[in-house]
Amino acid sequence: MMASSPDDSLRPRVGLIYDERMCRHTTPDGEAHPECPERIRAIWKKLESEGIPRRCVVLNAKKVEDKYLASVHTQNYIKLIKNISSKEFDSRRQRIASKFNSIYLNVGSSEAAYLAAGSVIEASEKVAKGDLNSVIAIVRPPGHHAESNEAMGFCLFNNVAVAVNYLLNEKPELGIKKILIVDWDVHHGNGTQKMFYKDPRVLFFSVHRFDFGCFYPSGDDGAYCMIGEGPGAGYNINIPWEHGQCSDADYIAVWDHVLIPIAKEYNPDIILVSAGFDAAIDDPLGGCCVTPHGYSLLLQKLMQFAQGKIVMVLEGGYNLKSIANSVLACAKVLLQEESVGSIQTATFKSTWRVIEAVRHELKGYWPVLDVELPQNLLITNSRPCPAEVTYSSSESDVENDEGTARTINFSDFVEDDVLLPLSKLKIDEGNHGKVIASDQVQEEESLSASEASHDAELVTSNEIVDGYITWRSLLSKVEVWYASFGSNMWMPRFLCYIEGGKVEGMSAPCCGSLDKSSPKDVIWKIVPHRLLFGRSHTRTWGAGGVAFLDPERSTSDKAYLCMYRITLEQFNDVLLQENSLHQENGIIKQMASPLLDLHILEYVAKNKSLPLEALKDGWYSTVLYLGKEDDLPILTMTCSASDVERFKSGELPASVPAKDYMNTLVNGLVEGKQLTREEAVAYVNGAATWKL
Ligand code: Q9C
Ligand code: ZN
Repeated sequence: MMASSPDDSLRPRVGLIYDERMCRHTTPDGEAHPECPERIRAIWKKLESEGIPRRCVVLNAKKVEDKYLASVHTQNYIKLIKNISSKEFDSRRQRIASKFNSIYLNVGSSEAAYLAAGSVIEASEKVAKGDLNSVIAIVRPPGHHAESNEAMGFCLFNNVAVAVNYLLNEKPELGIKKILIVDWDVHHGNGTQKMFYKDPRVLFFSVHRFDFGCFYPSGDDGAYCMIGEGPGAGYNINIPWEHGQCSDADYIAVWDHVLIPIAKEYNPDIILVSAGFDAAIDDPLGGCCVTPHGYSLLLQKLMQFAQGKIVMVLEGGYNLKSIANSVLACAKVLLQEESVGSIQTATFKSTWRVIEAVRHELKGYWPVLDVELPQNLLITNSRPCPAEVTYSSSESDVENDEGTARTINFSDFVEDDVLLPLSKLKIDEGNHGKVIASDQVQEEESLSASEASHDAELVTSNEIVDGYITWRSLLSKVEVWYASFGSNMWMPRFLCYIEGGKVEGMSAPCCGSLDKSSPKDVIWKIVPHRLLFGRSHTRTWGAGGVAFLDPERSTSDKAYLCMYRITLEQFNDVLLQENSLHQENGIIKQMASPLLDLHILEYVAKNKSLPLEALKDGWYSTVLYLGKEDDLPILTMTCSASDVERFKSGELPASVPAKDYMNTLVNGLVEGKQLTREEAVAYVNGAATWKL
């Protein structure tokens, strides 16, 4: 199925495989299990909702033939999985499953396992031949824990290993002689490692939580000293995290300082990614926090090899939203559609320790690793391990399962708020104090110590903690116009978002911004956008509609804007409060990273409007760029264009503002000397009753 828009020929050919029959592998008793059918359904639905399948080639899933399984699994084991779903096994199935570690089996398991392995073969062959540039195989059950004679860790057949053997042994004519397997599932790919431990034709790279042998599948197999054997020595690479909480920065550091240099040297003919998404943020099993953008960067960095021949194969990943968003981000990268955002976390100290240990272990096999890492990289880029972090004893502290996360009061914002390494900053003093953050993660060469300290001179010393600068101190140096068109047009109301507190008619006080300094300037402006009043109830004002600006320009409309000159740091606090995302269970949360950083600002300025994924459940999730004033960007926030469609269709109710809300709007327009009281009432009522 090919879409047929005019730019099809320019687009990379990306395949997708998904088959509903793989959803029939379920727990026999209907018991909840993280490895559930909804996983692949959620991914597929997400891709469909974004129109991805239309822009891809959708392939049919195929069952693997037994002879291809035989390169990886024993005859007895193949026979067992083949027959396990048949009637004659009904009485023994559960007992057999219980003999394996973390395995369930039902009447749908055989077919799903055969389809998963067969689909990865199909995908790999199409990419190896060059029919497609890359494929995403959305398969289950997963595969990387499965060994030759053993199901384990939710895996039945080792899908990736079967496909790799197929390419190497069954299809020599395709010319695939060297295969790189990148296993970024949060668990060690023990099955795959074993399969190719002595085989130099397969470079197996796995990054996983290890916790010194205590993380699943526990033992020493995932240690960094497991480097391969015989002719395969040097072709097995493990990156064992010492703890949870690893984030984009840790993965990128490993890519830049281990995987990428080795991949350049190895020069693979094709790459298979054992793409589990259980290191994703909010995964219930992984305890790490890789973002969709992080995954997309990891994938993008692999696309420079093997002429972009990449087969991405789903392994684990148990938070439905996280895996759907992560696969979507990866699909967009393979399609070479835009991806914006920057890495906002710092690398753990322990990550540099692991990287150095791995490089030392492997430098005899990969000379490119036989150079010291730049010393200032190790000094400036480090964040204490979770276990080393000390907590304040405030009663609002909440520990998560990992015993490391916490929630603090806004007023408690502390210096160890999320930190940016200095080496990622470029501060241009000559340019009106504008600050530019660079997400170009440097490869082997980093800033020299003197360059780094030169940059450091431009920020004051209390903004630097152990060589880091907080995102807050960075964004506090950037000014923007926040353009308000609703209740925030009235200055006392807006000041609640800065100073905290409430004004008449508001049901709950605001927590305010961390930086409580007043706007540097206030000016009014009229813009060609439709103002409308939608929805029927708000937490702050009770019954009645709230103001939205149609993100689309239309010259026949005009909306009054009251613009406040504030910092980008304050704008982030306003964004958060305006979308009611600052509270959970009545506890005020800190913002780990900015919703709108400098890169996103640059993107918004270019594209005029941007829906922020992190705000998608809020009412004002779209940031609009309305031009410039005094050379500073004018930003506002409103609903998405699709919400405007929903207002037009009546799916979302349009509604006049509540009395207190109306008063606030009118006060703003009157005190701002824009309209008389009567004119202001007429303006708001006109907008509220406008036929959408
Ligand atoms: N205490 C994959 O992600 N956990 N498999 C068992 C026992 C098993 C994960 C915990 C995790 C298996 C493909
Ligand atoms: Zn996993």
